[in-house]
Amino acid sequence: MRDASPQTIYLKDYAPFGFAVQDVHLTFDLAPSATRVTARIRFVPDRAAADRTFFLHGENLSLISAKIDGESVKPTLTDEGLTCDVPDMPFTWEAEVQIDPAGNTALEGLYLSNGMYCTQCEAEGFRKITYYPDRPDVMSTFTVRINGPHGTLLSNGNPVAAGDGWAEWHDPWPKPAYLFALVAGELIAHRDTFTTMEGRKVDLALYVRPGDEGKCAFGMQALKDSMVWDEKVYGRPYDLDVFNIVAVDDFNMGAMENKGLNIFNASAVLASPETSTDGNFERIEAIIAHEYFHNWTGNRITCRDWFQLCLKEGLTVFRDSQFTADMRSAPVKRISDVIDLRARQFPEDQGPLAHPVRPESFQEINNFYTATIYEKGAEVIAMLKTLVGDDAYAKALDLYFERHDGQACTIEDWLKVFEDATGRDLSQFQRWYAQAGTPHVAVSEAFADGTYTLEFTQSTPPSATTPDPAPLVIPIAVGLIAPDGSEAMPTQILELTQASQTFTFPSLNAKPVPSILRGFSAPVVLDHDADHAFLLAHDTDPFNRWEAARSLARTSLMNTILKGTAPDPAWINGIASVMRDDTLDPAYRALMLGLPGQSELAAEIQRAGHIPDPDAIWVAVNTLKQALSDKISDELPAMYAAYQVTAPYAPDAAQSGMRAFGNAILSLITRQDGGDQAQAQYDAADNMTQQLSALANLIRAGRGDAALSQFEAQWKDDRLVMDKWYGLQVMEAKPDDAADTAKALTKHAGFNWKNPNRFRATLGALAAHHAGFHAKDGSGYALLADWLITLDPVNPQTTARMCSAFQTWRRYDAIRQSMISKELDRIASTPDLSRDTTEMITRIREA
Ligand code: B3K
Ligand code: ZN
Repeated sequence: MRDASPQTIYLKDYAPFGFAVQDVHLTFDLAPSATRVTARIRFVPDRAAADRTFFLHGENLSLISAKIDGESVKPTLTDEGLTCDVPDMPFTWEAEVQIDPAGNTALEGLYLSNGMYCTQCEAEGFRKITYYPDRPDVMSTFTVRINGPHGTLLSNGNPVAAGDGWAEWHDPWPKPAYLFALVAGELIAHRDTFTTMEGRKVDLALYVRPGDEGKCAFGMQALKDSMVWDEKVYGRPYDLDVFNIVAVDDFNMGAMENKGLNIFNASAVLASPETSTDGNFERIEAIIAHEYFHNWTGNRITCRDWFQLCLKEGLTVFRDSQFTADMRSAPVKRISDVIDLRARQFPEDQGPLAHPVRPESFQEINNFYTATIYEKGAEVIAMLKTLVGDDAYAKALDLYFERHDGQACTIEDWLKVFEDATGRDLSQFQRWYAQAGTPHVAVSEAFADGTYTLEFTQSTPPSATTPDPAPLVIPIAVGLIAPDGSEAMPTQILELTQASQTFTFPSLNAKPVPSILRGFSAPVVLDHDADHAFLLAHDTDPFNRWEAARSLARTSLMNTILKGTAPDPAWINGIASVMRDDTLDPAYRALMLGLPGQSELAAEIQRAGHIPDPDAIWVAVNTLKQALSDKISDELPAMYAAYQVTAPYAPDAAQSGMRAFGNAILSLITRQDGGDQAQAQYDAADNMTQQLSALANLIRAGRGDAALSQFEAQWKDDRLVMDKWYGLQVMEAKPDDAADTAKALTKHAGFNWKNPNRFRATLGALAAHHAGFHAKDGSGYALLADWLITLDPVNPQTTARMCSAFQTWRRYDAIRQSMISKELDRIASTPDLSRDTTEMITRIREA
């Protein structure tokens, strides 16, 4: 329901709760529309607390009865919760409420998904289950009794007892309510075991719907790999007798790290070669690791308040990327992460939704599960590690776990651990948490008398939350390459702390070519006119070699778009040699072939002082790809043949890399043969990577109809595969057809728009189709707005998240801006618009 004046919550107003919670007993009597929840909670007044108001959060609850120490009480109820007079000594609070899981389409709290009960409590969903101090700094042990349907009945912690239609669970680890979970339904378990480094035998289970049993093995292996890795690399063993994962069809995000009972979007855990792409497998492995790693970074040590969200999310993303780098290829992972950062975090940091890694205010916390908190939060930790070094990082993390286990912490606690472990003053570094905006680093160079000089100037554009940014500590990894291509100086870390700073490198025989920001050592925009063609040929740093290719492509595209010049032969020739270089990992070569995103190019054009034209960007990108394809057309068939995997399918790095490169070549071949090879690949495909990639090429070549029908007939009963069918048609549509294609799909019988995966597959794909979404006639804007208005009353979280499609609106021409503005008005003036969506639209419009 719309809040008349949505309340803003400020970090500076933090005050501890006036009571400790000693233990929580919950009894659930499950029924689809009338579930009864009885809570028995032991509260102990905190005599040190300034405010001892007894306020319990509660939303959409029907209170049946409330008692204190067995005596009925009459609390004062509001839309947000209740207050009650309570004794000035420890007491037991008992309350019975009724809730409606079947009517809960927002998918927050306890809800039904295809007949299965499940929960999502982070950030503030527990208050939709019972009255409780629903804040992360209130931690308690939980005992849960479920009386429910036959089948599987799960909650957090260890199983205590069970019978026909009931089960009891106890979680001995004190936890905040956002980590509570319950699942009940007809499920099948895929089981395994793991013995921890402490000798604890853990029963592992992955629970799925009947029919999905064949899609569990990969996820289970990823879980065991994660458990081993966290022991080996961070010394963190698992701490319960069971670890359960459940796959759910209707879920607002990827997965949730509830203690001992992770709940996953089915798309983030179910995998089989026939139905999942290599990309799906890699994502699943990473998400399983991420949620598992939260057991220590998030659950054992949690956040004091939601402003500290990056404490657990930035760190856990950093840990899961280390894991993927170890399991697969480190350079490929780093490049993929930077592609993602530039595609999602940079636009956020450079637009009206910019906020610091630790925000200082919010209206709806669910709107802050952003790329800035997660991905920039992880980059900040990567920089910290670079600055202090690997050994000191390990020492600091040991101290963090030792000092703060069982606590709800802040960023100050986190940085203090590093200060104490290393003796380093991190007060300036802390600005990375406090300031919004992507810093720019400009470089100029000079060479005289054998001494080479690099001058760096940093500046961060002001934003609404950071009007006056101060200089940051920026670690810049630099190497120098001699004119003959040999390394004149291996990588060094330069520490920028001032607005402007100079570094000198003496005793050089000739002016070197600098390789700056190796490994993308800081999340900044680098302004440097480097010799990219030279670096593409000679850089020893795999990231910067890729970056050189990317920069050459970007410059070529910018010149085509702004000056009408032909594609740059330096890029074409450089990429052709990379493609031919069999010493390079095929996965890396596939990344080398990629071009900057079209939205990223739009940002670049705006930075250069022009107004981006999405159609011109689309044409330039296609022209450049065509030019490469034309140039090496004779070589393509043999190259393609050389990168076909003949061994049985495995989703490992080596095979995925072969397929990624093979499919990158296929898209160049399609530009020559109009889709013949793609059709052959489609017909022969025995795995989803090959099938989907062939289908994409066929659609692009304008001959996808038969394959699309075949695909639909083959996969109509597999909802996850059908999400791909919806998404791909929009992604591969020509710009003028994208909105019409999406609109037609929304009329398809299988378009269940209340399922977030299907909604995102279709409308999310439109929002991500730069030229299609920004089609001149405004059809993309109107269609998305229509659907956001439709979805908002049903699922505010998913609606609000997709509003960010409009965040870059000020980049475009006056006509597009006015069309978008009209749509934003239309959304904003919808009666009863959710708090989530209201906040997003207001922020997008105002800045
Ligand atoms: N912690 C959850 C995200 C919860 C999102 C709430 N809107 C998943 C994760 O980051 O691991
Ligand atoms: Zn997380």
